[in-house]
Amino acid sequence: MDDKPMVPLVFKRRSEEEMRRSSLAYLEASISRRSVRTFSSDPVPRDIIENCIKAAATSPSGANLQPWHFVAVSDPAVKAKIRAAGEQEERAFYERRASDAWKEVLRPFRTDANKPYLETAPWLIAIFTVNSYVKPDGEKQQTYYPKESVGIATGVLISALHQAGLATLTHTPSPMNFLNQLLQRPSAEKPFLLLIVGYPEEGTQVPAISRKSVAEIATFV
Ligand code: IYR
Repeated sequence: MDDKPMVPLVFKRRSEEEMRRSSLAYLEASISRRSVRTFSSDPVPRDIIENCIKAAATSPSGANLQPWHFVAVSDPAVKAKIRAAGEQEERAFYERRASDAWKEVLRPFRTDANKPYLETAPWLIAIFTVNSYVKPDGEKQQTYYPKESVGIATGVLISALHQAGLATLTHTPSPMNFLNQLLQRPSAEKPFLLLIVGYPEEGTQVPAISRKSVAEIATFV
């Protein structure tokens, strides 16, 4: 690969006071994010979804190969097919695959194999991990740390959607290979997760869960 020129970094140092304010503002905004399982069918303009995907695509990635692909689905016919295939996997999960221990920790979320939000919500974003792709010159390019990269990009996407005023649900029907077929993605791409995006339905309730304290999740040495 030809070396690209180096350019000066654009970075403006801020005062500690301003950093404290900004970090607290972001923390507060983050605290209000909750996964939602009941969605309104109200439409969300495509350009807002596109902005959030663009924000996700600024994420760091192995060798900057940007090993992600986002399929944003609003077509009701495609959503119906995703729901049918997803619910089939979920039935196998709840009836056979899930261990009792797994079902026990899932209990507070009152989940089951029915996933009406796959059709109700205005957008489903299927996120694919790109393990390799064909470059414009026809050569195959393997990617590096694709899972880590896509995990980071997904986090950024969830945060961007939340900042935009939208609710999400990270959904992982397993296995998700049906998404390759339904969304016509090559086998070098592996479905990472399905994000349900929209507004919460009026009167939506969420489980009264808490977040671990800093002492539990972080160590400062
Ligand atoms: N994929 C199933 C089960 C499920 C698993 C976990 I871990 C969750 O946090 C929530 C659900 C489902 O979507 O119902």
